[in-house]
Amino acid sequence: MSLRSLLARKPFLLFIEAHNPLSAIIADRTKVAGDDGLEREFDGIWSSSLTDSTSRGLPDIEVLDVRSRLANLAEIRAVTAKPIIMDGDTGGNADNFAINARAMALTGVAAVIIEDKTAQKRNSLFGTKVKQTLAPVEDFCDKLARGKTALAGHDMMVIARCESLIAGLGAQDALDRAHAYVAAGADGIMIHSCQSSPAEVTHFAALFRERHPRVPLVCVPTTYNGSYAAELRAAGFNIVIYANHLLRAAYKSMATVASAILAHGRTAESEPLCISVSEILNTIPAGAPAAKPAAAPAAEPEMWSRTS
Ligand code: SPV
Ligand code: MG
Repeated sequence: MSLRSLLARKPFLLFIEAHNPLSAIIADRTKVAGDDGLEREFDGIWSSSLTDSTSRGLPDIEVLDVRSRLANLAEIRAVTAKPIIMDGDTGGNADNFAINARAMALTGVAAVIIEDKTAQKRNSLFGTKVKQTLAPVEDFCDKLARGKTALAGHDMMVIARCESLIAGLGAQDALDRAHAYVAAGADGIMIHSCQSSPAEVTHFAALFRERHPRVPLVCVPTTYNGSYAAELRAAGFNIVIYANHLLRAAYKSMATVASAILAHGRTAESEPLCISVSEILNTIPAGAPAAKPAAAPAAEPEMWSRTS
């Protein structure tokens, strides 16, 4: 099912980052029973430039090229049928984006999000501590339109990511840009912020919704991590992306175990911190089936429509 069809059936989706097939298996299989008796699971996978780069020992500056990232995504596709949203960084120049967008669609990417920064792109969570330069609106609109044209016949969505708030340019700049991007053909808007409060993204969402009640809106609550999914849904967002947590969790856990082994001179103390060998063997048994077809979306847990 395409992301567009999924959104039509279930207008609020949760995506979580995966940077390799094993983390994608965790993203795919994690299920939690809620108090309401309904099972919760993630709706899809975020392919993050930050975690893809970091897991390969590279900085998040678009040095990891699109073809390498797509090779990684092809491996991830083999273990999950959940939709994948690819972080397309700036998309490169418009010519490159038009070519790469088709390659993404052919790899099975459900949506790409490209951001309106210019090279050299720095990670948004630096905020204004580093120079964040935004592309001229017309250039970015051209890139979006070129990508959409190249994708004729494919169902992959192109979502425009607005970095005005990251660059300290304020809500009006974000709004002007978002309206222009929708007019240029963007299938959705991601608004990013590195504040610890959700106030600036919820303010943006309210203003954006006045003109575009239905265009999918995406947010990434890494820094405003006190916000519940239900609150972001109530603010008008359709997709929430948990953008880097599986990599950060894995790094912390690996570092803890590595230190414990050195400190104790043996591994017994580390065992409780590790999944057992038999569990690992059973996670990926010989002859394991490839990704199962995506099931129809689960009923929405009530918690995602409640705000308190
Ligand atoms: C990523 O996950 O690579 C993103 C989101 O682009 S952020 O790191 O917040 O910029
Ligand atoms: Mg990124």
